[in-house]
Amino acid sequence: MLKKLKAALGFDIKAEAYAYGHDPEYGYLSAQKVPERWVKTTCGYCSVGCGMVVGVREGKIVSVHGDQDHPVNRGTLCPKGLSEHQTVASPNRAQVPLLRNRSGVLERVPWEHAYRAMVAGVREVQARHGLESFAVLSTGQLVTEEFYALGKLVQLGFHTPNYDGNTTLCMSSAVAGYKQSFGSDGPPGSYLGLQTAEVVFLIGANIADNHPVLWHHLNQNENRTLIVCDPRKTKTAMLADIYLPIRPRGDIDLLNGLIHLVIEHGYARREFIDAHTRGFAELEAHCRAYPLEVVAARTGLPPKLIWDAFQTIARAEKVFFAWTMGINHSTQGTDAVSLINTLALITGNIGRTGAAPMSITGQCNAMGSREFSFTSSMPGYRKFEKQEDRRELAGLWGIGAQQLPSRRGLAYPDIVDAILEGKIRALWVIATNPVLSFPDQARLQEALGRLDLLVVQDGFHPTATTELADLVLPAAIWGEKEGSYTNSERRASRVRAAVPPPGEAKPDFEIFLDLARYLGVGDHLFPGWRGPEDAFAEIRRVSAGRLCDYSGMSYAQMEAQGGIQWPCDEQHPQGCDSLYAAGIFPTEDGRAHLLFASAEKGPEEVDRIYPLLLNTGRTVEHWHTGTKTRGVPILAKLAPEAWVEINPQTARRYAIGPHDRVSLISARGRVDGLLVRISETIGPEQVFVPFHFAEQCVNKLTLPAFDPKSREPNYKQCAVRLERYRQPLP
Ligand SMILES: Nc1nc2c(c(=O)[nH]1)N[C@H]1C(S)=C(S)[C@@H](COP(=O)(O)OP(=O)(O)OC[C@H]3O[C@@H](n4cnc5c(=O)[nH]c(N)nc54)[C@H](O)[C@@H]3O)O[C@H]1N2
Ligand SMILES: Nc1nc2c(c(=O)[nH]1)N[C@H]1C(S)=C(S)[C@@H](COP(=O)(O)OP(=O)(O)OC[C@H]3O[C@@H](n4cnc5c(=O)[nH]c(N)nc54)[C@H](O)[C@@H]3O)O[C@H]1N2
Ligand code: SF4
Ligand SMILES: [Mo]
Repeated sequence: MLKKLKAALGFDIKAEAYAYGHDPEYGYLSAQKVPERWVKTTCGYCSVGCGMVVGVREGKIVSVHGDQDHPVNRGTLCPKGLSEHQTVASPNRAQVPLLRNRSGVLERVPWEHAYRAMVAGVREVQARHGLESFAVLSTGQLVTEEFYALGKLVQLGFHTPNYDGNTTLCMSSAVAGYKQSFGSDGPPGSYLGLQTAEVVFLIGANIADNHPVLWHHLNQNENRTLIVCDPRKTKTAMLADIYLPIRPRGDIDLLNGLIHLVIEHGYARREFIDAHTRGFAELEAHCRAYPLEVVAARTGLPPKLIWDAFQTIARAEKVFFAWTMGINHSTQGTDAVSLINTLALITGNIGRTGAAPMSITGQCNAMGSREFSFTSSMPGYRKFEKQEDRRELAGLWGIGAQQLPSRRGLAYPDIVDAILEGKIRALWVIATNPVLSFPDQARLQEALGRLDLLVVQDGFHPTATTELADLVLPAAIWGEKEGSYTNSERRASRVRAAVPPPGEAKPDFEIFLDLARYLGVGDHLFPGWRGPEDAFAEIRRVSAGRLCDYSGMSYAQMEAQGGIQWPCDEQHPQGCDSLYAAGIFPTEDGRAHLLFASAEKGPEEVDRIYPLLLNTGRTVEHWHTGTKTRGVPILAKLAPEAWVEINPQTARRYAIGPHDRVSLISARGRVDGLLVRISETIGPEQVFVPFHFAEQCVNKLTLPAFDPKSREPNYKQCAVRLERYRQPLP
């Protein structure tokens, strides 16, 4: 029977069951997999930040299960978390430093050689073309302690401000939107809000696929009404009480319309608005241009649906507004975020549990990078342009304030432009895989090809990006290193090493400290540091008194509590669930700004040549560019290849049947052999493709259009044409 099932499924359920058979009592499946010891840590995929327990036997991670005591997930994990231990043993792990030799081949070198080559290469470029000709691209997937060390190393060791992260591909619009509205970054709410709000409004967020464990929080809230706004009828949308199948980019019109209805029908909380905000009169005047019929026409939503959503939001005492990439991935992302903040403010939904505008972040430690990475702001949410902030930080570090940059360096897309212009000649890429994830691949790859030096530091090799590198630095990954991650709700949780990294790979932290030594700045930047706990001690010191205050945290308390939400100081030793409870905001006058905006034309509209709008995103089984998940057997089997979702009407128009293959072509490139999924989840003029698959890299099609304020790419809409595909697969 088992054999038959195995044949039918195409994989060994006994082995696969073990990926899920995480409890010691399942040990009978395979005696070699009974753990000798358990290590508590935090999941290294998404920003939900689930607590997990890792089983170790003979120096290998043999299983994983959810931590029953962790407040975020109470023992549950999603399929990626449940199989995360299998990423560690992947045959594609980077194990030794590799340097490209004269014949163009990547060749194994000792670490000392790799460090010397990197430092000499960067110095040469900087000597010839200036300090700023060296740029660094990092990630949201290191531990906070690594971000902190890297920031110091780049800005004060290598002396280049041109340092940014893949977080600009992800949530820089949320950051910029928060800064515009409230004067600072920092998600005001927490997951408890999902459990306690009367209304949860998800905008451009497909949590069923991408933040699956958040469903457990929603499920504990029996009385809530769930509103979902997404052009695609996602798994999340299918579970909504009110689903708003909005026209792509219709959000700004919808939000203006909702704000108008709230004000017009007397639901605006005037007392709160008068005491804690500014700009109401201008907002009211602006939104008069958005009567229901106009908004319905522009968004493609029936007036009744908009009305229902308005009534539901306006009448509730507690509304939790949460959004993700459907909002951020747009040339108008920042302003859309500010409009969500404005709607929350005028309805009094801020500063209370269950009442907040909340950007759900993406990567496991996107927050740590926002708070301490020294990219778009200085550690502790300090502003480059504020002299007081520079003085304070310099004082804490015992350096002169003039050593700190007074402006931020180039953002990610501007680094790419500067490479193309010949201004940036050397690039260090850490824990991100741009050669699949950046829009308009042809242009990106042209840029990388022009570099004099490309150093890539990754846990895996080969990846699309390491393959192009002049120097590959092999890094330890989740399961092999120490530190902490901070999740979407500001909760810092411990990350523990369960096993040593493979081969000669080292934790990123060690690589940064080693490089500082080779640069001759080790004692200056990291005096007496031995491990991440020394960085954490400094993080506590430099964040004291800031909004993102870690001063009251300790590793021991994080482990005991299952993470602590900042601000955590003497006054709040257990951390805080909501920001802005007193209605005072970190702006000049302490008031939040009621910002508004009007919708502009998208950066690329459909036309006769490219008549379909391409939407891109994710699926539950895979993680981004697939370096981690595509090597995990059960995930690879569940979602082996890319697909394109096509509405039945469109399929009829093109005479396409289920399981046919098609090509998508945009003005920038083509992707061939995509498997067709005919489905009502997608509208007739749209198609959807996930971006996880190197063989069918959808970023060959996407366009280089960026939000002018946040520099975030517009990944969610570009114009494509569809053709049938009959050749053998590429
Ligand atoms: N399984 C899995 N989970 C992940 C990740 C992963 O790769 N795989 N990545 C993590 C990361 S880094 C991130 S950033 C998050 C992202 O999490 P999500 O933002 O949920 O992911 P996406 O699929 O990119 O996009 C969300 C939705 O936006 C919708 N959308 C597109 N255009 C519009 C529009 O104009 N308006 C509105 N309202 N919606 C629109 C799309 O149809 C899509 O359903 O997921 C995190 N979790
Ligand atoms: N079309 C389209 N493109 C998109 C998106 C979209 O929705 N549509 N989403 C965008 C978003 S939101 C994001 S966040 C980006 C993500 O894009 P990327 O950051 O490029 O994606 P990842 O696959 O997560 O890349 C992380 C890399 O770090 C490596 N790694 C993992 N852990 C470690 C570690 O501890 N140390 C080191 N040194 N390396 C490590 C992995 O092997 C991998 O190569 O993609 C963006 N691109
Ligand atoms: S929901 Fe996110 S944090 Fe939790 S197990 Fe899944 S990927 Fe990991
Ligand atoms: Mo992301």
